[in-house]
Amino acid sequence: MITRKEVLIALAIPMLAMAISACDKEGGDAPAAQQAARSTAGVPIEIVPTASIKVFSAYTQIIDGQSHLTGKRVWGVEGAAVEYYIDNNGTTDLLLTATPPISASNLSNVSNLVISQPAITRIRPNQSSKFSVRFTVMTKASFSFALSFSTNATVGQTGPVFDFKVGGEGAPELVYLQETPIGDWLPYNNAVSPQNITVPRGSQVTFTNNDSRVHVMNSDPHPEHSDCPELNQVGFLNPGQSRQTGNLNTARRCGFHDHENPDVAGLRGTITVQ
Ligand SMILES: [Cu+2]
Repeated sequence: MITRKEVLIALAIPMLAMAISACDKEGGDAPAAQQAARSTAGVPIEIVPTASIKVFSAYTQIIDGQSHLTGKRVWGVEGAAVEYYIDNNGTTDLLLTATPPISASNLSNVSNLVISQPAITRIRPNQSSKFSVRFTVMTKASFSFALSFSTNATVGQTGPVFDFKVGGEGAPELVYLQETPIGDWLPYNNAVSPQNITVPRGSQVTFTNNDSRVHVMNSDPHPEHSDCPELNQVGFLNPGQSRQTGNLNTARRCGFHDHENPDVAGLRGTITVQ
């Protein structure tokens, strides 16, 4: 049986040896091994395991006690989901200790808020867990709500609860569709297409951005973009710009989204390759 203390000491010895060989270069005269043996005898060295929390939404890191500002967004009449990742950067398990793990409060201009709770509540070191929040913005105005979860993290979190406010400017999807009809910016073979199209194998699909702002078209899922890599050739489109996908040779259904607006239902669609 190897005890925890033995493991800690085994970890500590190489660190000490490194520190000591650095000393030797500065002119110490005892052999490093001899000094290491002397130093570990009776010197209490403990490496304390920590659970260290980091929370992200897409590429934005969320800081405990601060706000996650989503900017001006269109959330859709059916509601849109914001995904959060909880990463454990520590050396021991990170536990989500409340039941249910994530809770929301202080809803303002928001309705139908539903949290899909994380499947993993014991997050191993270097592992992450994910949850999403679906909600509807009621009127075209600013909205906010608070999210909180209790964890055992001692790094990345102040006190026993990680909490933050989510806020932004929202509008129901109807307003958005009036501003940018979907059919105007996704023509296929010079014919305006609906959001979902079917093409024969070997096709390329042309995306034309007829909007007045930039769109960044990528394969689902967000943010990995791994399902249909051929779609990622479209990418960043300035207003007025067109670009084709790669050859869609495999029969399958390829979802796409605007990477800058991954939660906007009107900017998502599918290409079915037959
Ligand atoms: Cu994306």
